[in-house]
Amino acid sequence: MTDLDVVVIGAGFAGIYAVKALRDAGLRVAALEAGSGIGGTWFWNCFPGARCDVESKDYSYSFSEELQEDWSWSERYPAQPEVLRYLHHVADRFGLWANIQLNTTVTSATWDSDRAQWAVVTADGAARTARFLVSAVGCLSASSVPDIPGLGSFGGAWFHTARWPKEGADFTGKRVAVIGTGSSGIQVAPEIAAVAGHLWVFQRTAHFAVPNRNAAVSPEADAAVKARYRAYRAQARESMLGVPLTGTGKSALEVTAAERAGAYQEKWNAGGGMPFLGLYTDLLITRKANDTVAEFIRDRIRETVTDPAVAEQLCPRDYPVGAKRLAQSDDYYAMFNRPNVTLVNARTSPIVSVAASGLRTADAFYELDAIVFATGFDAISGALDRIAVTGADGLSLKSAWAAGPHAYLGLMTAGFPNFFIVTGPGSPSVFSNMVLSIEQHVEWIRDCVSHVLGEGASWIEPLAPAEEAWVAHTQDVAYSTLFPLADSWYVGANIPGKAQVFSPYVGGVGPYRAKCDEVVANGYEGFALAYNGTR
Ligand code: NA7
Repeated sequence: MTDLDVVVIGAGFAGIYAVKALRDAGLRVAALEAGSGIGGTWFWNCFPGARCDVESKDYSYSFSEELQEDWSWSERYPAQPEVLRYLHHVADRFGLWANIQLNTTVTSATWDSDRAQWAVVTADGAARTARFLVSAVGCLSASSVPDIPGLGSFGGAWFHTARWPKEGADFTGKRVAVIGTGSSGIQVAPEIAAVAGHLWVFQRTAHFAVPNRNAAVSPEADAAVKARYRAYRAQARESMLGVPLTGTGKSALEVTAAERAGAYQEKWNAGGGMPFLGLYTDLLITRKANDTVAEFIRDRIRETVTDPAVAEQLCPRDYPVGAKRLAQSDDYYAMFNRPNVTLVNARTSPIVSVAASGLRTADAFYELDAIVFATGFDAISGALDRIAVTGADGLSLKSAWAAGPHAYLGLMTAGFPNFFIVTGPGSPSVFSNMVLSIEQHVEWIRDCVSHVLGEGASWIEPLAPAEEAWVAHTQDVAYSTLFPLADSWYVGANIPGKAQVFSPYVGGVGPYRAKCDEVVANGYEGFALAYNGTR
């Protein structure tokens, strides 16, 4: 008998719901979490300005109507502390703490075919056995600090946005560098600029950002959402992104320039990235359509930033809008009008080294008290890559994924029996409202585990041809869009030496859900069950 039925790695949104769903299915489950608190990426990314870019009414669990009725969000886009409070509320409300072990880093997981079980070892040397292993490590949890010579010699303090100290950091009057201008850099920089003596923003690639128009959620707005929450969620589950959007249903190129400009302006005034990109059907499909929205955003940057040379440098040009995550901020571009903020072009003048007193680029030296890396993540596969996962016949996940991460339906990969991945490569994951996608995956996994046990089988694993066909399909869909046209973390381009594959499924949350349901209806088509330890 194994110690547990299921070990879940991680206690973020995915791990927390996995614990609830699997426990409610009568299984003995434990989530092992490296952090000293729950929340996953929302635990670690506690930097000033950290905020969700999906609206709170969407970015919350839908599995319990009572939960969604009782909880009221204070803001349209919740700040990191509120997301964390919400997750604590969920853990309290459903009594999940007993099944979550904090400060427990999984270092290895090894499949034993003879015993049909996983052996999971943690950094403290403890080992647990379980029949099933569920990765809930998240897509954005392995933070990445560039390998800059001399960083160890820096006399000031340095930080990464995704490993922010819980006690906070004081930049008052300090000389600070922010390196990186993705969503995290765009969120953290204005907060630092407000107190710093001087802030240098090191930009390698200019990033598109649209306003949040963040606001408090009024009691009336809260009541209006709740009055039709069930129908709203049903709509979200069938949608493309896991958020119901009201687009025009037209091509951007079939309307007049004036009509387009009016529609873009309306979305700009309303705030939010997803509604912007959902406005016309072809914004993420054809470059010509995308150029119309790119130019609109560049015009807003030129309008906002008073120094025309700085504005031009902030205008992204080398990739389509949305091919890198569209950032959201109400004050990022305007921040460059402050006298204590300087934009540094780290493309023409790359960072070459760090010394005790500051940072050297190809053509200058910056005296600094602090460096903030907003340099992102080894995304999608990075966190699993840092665990020694070994499947059947000694196959390591690292080697199985050497040419890029892949999984059948994003859920399981051949050679790794009874191993499930929540929001894995090949699922909508980061191209969707993660919380709804997590719920769908966890429920699918729960039902699959029950199926294996109900059948009296030893294990389940996907068949390689089914997985290959799914990967080919995800590639076909992705390469019919503009998404692969940027050097982004979506393709692994931000990590030196990483294989570049566009792995998320961009065919939509609704169609994806239908496919997963169809596979089950067809008797777990593409999967094989093993009985008595024999494939
Ligand atoms: P991102 O979006 O990967 O952004 C990382 C940024 O760091 C990006 O601007 C990079 O430039 C920059 N970067 C990385 N390495 C360097 C070096 N060596 N020198 C200069 N600049 C560098 O990460 P985020 O944390 O902002 O956001 C990740 C996701 O979290 C986001 O998409 C949301 O979904 C939430 P580059 O573009 O590679 O030229």
